[in-house]
Amino acid sequence: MSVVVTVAPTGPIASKQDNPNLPTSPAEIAAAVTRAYELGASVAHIHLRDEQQRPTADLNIARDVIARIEDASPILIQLSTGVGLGVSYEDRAALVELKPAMATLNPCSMTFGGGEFLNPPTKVRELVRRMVDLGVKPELEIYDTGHLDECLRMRDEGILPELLQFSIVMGVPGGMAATPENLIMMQRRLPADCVWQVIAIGRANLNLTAIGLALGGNARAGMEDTLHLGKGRPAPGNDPLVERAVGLVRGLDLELATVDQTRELLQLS
Ligand code: KMH
Ligand code: ZN
Repeated sequence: MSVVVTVAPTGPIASKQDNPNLPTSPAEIAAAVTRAYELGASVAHIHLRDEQQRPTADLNIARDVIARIEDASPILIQLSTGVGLGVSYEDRAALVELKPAMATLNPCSMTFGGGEFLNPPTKVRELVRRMVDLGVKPELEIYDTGHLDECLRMRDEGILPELLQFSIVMGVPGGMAATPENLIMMQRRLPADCVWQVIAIGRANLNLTAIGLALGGNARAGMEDTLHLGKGRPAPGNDPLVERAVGLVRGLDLELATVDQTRELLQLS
């Protein structure tokens, strides 16, 4: 069985003030993704930033980033519809109209650090229906036990089609803590026939990514999830984080999925 490595080069919160190596411009994001593809990643999880580094759902910036990535490699693009706190749900949802191979779906509202991450049930369901119509595969970001149950409810309502693709997100203040116990509990509660990965935010990133791989999950790496390689060691870019995840895959004697294998494994249209 091969393992999908996703690169998440930049997220919605950190800035170059936190780590000057964080890619934020379209050219920087595309360069980080291209390098990650060369290192073994087959999926790119993409957040967009405006010229002031603020998270944005601007469709022109999205088109620019997508075109730059597609010019350089066949890596599969997963647009974030989480986008960033404070961006309207309507603007976030409009990103799927660009028909990326995948887009994230955040099933529930929650406290997110010092802010609120709003995902009202009716809007979430509208977005799922639109994604299904457009052939955009939802990647389900579950930050707590109830978020998994909400996804299973949408599956049972006939809204979310199989094959379900989960990200178990750990370490967001307001979501579940990044502990091995929580990961094992969540992994045991997943439906038997699904694909999943760990998104471990911050210090636990390396350990929980390794445990996730050992438990049969896929892996995600990049500066959206951690800005550091270790205590007091800021990451000099996304490359070493991707290399580290690829090294874990190989060290566990697993195979890296190619883009074509990833299409099959994730049942992308
Ligand atoms: N950085 C993640 C914990 C998404 O991309 O849809 C939250 C997030 C969700 O950004
Ligand atoms: Zn994200």
